[in-house]
Amino acid sequence: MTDPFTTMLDLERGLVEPERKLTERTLADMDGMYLDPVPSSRAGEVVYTVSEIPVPVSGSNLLSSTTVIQPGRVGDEFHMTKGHYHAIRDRAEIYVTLAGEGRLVMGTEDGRHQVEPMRRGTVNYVAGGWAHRSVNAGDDPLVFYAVYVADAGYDYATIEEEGFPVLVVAGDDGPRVVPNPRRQR
Ligand code: M6P
Ligand code: ZN
Repeated sequence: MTDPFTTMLDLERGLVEPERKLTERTLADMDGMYLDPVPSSRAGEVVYTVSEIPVPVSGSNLLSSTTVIQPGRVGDEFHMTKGHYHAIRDRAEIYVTLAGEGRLVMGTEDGRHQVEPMRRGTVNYVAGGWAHRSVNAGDDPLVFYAVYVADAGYDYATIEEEGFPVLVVAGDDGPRVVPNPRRQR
């Protein structure tokens, strides 16, 4: 059994106190996920950080984390998370956005996709079976809090190979959702 505990969440910056596990992803970690190659001069740039509130991994605990995606682009594509399916496919997840402006891109293995808005106050429900990637489509950091079944696990490989059916790119009138040319067969 797990004992109850409390964590402080900085609602502006998304940091958790006490800080337990912090993951930093740079553009080098993201190479191959954008349509354009990452310029070597930008390889060390931090795209996002994830602060996790760890709990024992089981189907009866809830893991949660805050993610902060810095604003920026690679080519026309906005900064984003890698995105993943859950290793246990049917595990669901909830995103609560605290700051910034973004899009939540989701896709299923049979090729369906859905894009939902993210801004302060949105609560996105990621149903089981849907891969999910968040995209910072604004000029400020995108900050959100995520809660998911602790045994969900990560499957990154499928997304690394195929990407999502759509990309979120900067257009003349703001962010646009366009088909992913790599997924056109
Ligand atoms: C959210 C949750 C985390 C995830 C993070 C970054 O906080 O979904 O589980 O790790 O976003 O996304 P990714 O793992 O795809 O890089
Ligand atoms: Zn997830």
